[in-house]
Amino acid sequence: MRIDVITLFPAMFQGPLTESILQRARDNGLLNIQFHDLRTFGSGNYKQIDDRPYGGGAGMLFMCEPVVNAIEKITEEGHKTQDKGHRPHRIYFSPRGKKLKQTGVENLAKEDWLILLCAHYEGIDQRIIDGGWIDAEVSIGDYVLTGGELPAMVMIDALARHIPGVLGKDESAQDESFSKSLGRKKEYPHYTRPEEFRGLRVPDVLLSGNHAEIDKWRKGNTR
Ligand code: 4HQ
Repeated sequence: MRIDVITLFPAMFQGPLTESILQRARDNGLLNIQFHDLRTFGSGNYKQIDDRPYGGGAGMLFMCEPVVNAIEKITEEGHKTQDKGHRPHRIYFSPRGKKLKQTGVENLAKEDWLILLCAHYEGIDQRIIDGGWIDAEVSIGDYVLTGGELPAMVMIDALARHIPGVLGKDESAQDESFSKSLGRKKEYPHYTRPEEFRGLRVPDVLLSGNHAEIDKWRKGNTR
């Protein structure tokens, strides 16, 4: 999967996306993430990318021109290596968006090219959405963040786990929380050694070796 991220702060992505499973996926060519600094699309000596909202009020907004130029340039660049019919799925993060759920993540994992727009301040000029440059407005939860970078990282992390080959067989996405196999519920509790810790025992059934019973116990201990 190719993911193009538009952001004023590409350095924020260093760390979360450069360790462990995600770095391994990138090394293996399963995940190709490219960062695009919105500032480079700004105009004038100051490379302006934001301005004050019409109607007044606090905060600044990303302007139409630099954002649309960025989206169009990334799309055109992509078309040098892929056919023109191939369209990126363009996502903008905002608290107004549709709430990100596991089913949504699974569907997004079927896409092979995403553009993620991370705004700062108050957000973006609505005409970027109304003009058809965004395919989906997504929220990761009902709280306010300082920017769309953390939502983008959350989405990339959740998505990557569903790209075939990203998880090893010991990291399977099969029986986890919200999976189809667990009826979209939260998963059962887990225990590891020792059998007893400060008087707290592992449930007997998990030590029984009876896989049918263990399965029954687990399915009955989801929420
Ligand atoms: N923001 N889920 C405002 C969010 C958010 C969320 C991102 C704050 C965009 C402009 N994004 N900026 N919650 O709170 O996705």
